[in-house]
Amino acid sequence: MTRISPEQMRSMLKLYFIAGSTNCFKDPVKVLEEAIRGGITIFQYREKGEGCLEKIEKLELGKKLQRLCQGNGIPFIVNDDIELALELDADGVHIGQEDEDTAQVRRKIGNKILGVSVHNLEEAEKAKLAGADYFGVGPIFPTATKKDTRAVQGTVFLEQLKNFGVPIVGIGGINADNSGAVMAAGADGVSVITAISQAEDVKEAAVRLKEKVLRR
Ligand code: TZP
Ligand code: MG
Repeated sequence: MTRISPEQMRSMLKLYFIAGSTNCFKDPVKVLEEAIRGGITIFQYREKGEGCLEKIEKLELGKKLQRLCQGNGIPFIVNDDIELALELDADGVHIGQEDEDTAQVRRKIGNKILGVSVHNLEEAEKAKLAGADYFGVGPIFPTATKKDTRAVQGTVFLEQLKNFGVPIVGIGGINADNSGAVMAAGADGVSVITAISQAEDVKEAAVRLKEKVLRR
C-alpha cells in the first residue's frame, strides 16, 4: 500500500461521518448503516465521552463498524487510539494536538491515512512535514459534542489554508444549513457527528448534507 494521493483524499473527505456509542440514540451499527446508505464517504470511529465503551467492548464495536465500512467500500478511520487502529488494521487514524507526536504516529502506521487536527499555520506546517494526509479544522461553529475544544474559529482559518497543498475537512457544529459556507471557504469536505448521528432520519440527514457538499 502506498500513501494516499491528495486527490484521492479530497474525494474521500466530502462527507466525513464521525461517531461512537455515546453519540447515538440507537444502535451505532444501525446508525452507520443508514449513514452509509445516505452517502457518507468516510467514517471515523471515535469512542469518547461519558459512559463510552472501553477495552474489549470498544474493540468489538470497532470490529462491527469496520466490517460494515469494508462491505461498502467506506474508509474506516480510528480516532486517537493508534494501538486499536493497528490491531483492527484500520485504513487510518485521526489525532489531535494533545495526542501522540505526528511523526511518531506516521512511523507506527506506515502508509495508512493520517489525519491531524490543526488550529493555526504553525501547527499546519508541522503536521504537513510530519506526514499528515489531511487536516481537520475546527470547531468552525459552536458545538456541544466536544467539551474541550478550542475557541470557535469560523471559516477564516479554512481560507488561509486554501493553497497549503493538504486536503482539509471542517468540523464542529456543521449541518446542512451551514455546510455551504464551509465548502465556500475552501474545505474539501465537512465532518459531522450529531447532524447525522442524532438525526431523526439518519439516512435523510446524510443525503441532504451530501447534496450540499456536492453542489459547491
Ligand atoms: N472536534 C472539533 S469539534 C468536534 C470535534 C470532534 C465535535 C463535532 O461534533 P458536531 O456534533 O458535529 O458538532
Ligand atoms: Mg484526539
